Amino acid sequence: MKSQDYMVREEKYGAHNYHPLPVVLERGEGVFVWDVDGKRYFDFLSAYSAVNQGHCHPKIINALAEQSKILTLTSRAFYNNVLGEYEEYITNYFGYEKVLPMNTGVEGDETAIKLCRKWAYQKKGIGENEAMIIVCEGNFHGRTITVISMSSDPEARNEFGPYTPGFITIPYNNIDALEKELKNPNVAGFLVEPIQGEAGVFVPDEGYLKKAFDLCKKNRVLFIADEIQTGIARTGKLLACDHEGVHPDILILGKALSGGVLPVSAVLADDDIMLTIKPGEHGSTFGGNPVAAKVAIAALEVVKEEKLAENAEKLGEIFRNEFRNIESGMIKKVRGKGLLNAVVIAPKSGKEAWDVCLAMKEYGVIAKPTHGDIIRFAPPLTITEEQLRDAMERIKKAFREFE
Ligand code: IF1
Repeated sequence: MKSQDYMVREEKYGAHNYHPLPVVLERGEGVFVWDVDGKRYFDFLSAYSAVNQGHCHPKIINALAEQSKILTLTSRAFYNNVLGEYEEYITNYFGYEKVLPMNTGVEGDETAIKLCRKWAYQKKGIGENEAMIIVCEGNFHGRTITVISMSSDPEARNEFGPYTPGFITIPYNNIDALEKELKNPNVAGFLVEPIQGEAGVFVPDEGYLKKAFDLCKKNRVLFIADEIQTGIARTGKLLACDHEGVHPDILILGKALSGGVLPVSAVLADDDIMLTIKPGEHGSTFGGNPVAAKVAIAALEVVKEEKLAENAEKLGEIFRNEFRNIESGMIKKVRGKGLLNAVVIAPKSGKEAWDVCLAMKEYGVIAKPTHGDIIRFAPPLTITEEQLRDAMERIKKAFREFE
């Protein structure tokens, strides 16, 4: 079968909820993926920052394989010998008293919302069903009904109503707007992405996160950081909040928590918040399963052993500097932190971001536009300087196609 055959088959039998770049991948290793015709590409999306450790990292795959032969799932109806090891490891790793293990990222956000509301009623004394959570315009926290109820993106929320109440939307990166809403005594939490990924890698002003955290503290509101995309070393620190020394009251992790091997998410908090949920009040069939536990330990060990945050910091600087030196009328803006970067594309002669991605594909680099005119560039954090420069040369050639 050729690439086209695979695409036609998916078109016929699969829901049309995505519009993928026309490339059919069949193998991944490190920073590279290969298509069904054997062509190699630099992966500059990393499955939306889920394969920070590189595709099919041997240590993570080994953890998956070994545990899968022994015990894959017990459910939480019983204890198992692996979950506690993972819980101790990850809580020490990020500095929290407890973790609530889930699967997908959006389940992490839903869990954080439920924890925040429980805390509001049991600890802050907000009236039942009155708790409000502040979110930002341009947010992306997942695709469940409650989470899209927080969204301001018509594409994510239109025709999915009725929506879940209890959210206040403010502009991102606007401290005055936050301060104003925090005066509402029914506000229980502020849920924010340290960098807005889907919106197009919006990096807030220096100090925004710290000021927001301090204001939440002052108003007894929980600071909830969604680090599903920005966490696990992606922005050049273990967490994006670490750039400002902010320790979120509730931390949400996902994606690269498993190195892209299977869905693993986690919500971390201290006892005062975490123990507001009692036995039987929340959970999931696969949450904290032994395979996920072993995989997540391995994925987190790789981050430290291979100094992925340091590498992301160093190579991110090189990436942005190199990109800013590309002579092209289509490059409007380059922004990002660590190896989470985005380029805003100005249309030229009817060509736009999508066409640039098609051209880059021909030169062996795959990435995908978000919101039409922005291309996100997020290679695995294991990329070497030599590989990065090789990929940059290919990207430059692609842009030259439009001059
Ligand atoms: C898609 C991008 C979108 C996330 C943050 C929670 C979740 C995500 C900050 C939910 C998921 C994925 C979902 C995927 C495309 C990708 C994405 F920003 F990464 F590019 F959509 F905005 N918080 N992001 O980024 O995690 O439930 O998916 O495990 O839905 O198209 P999930």
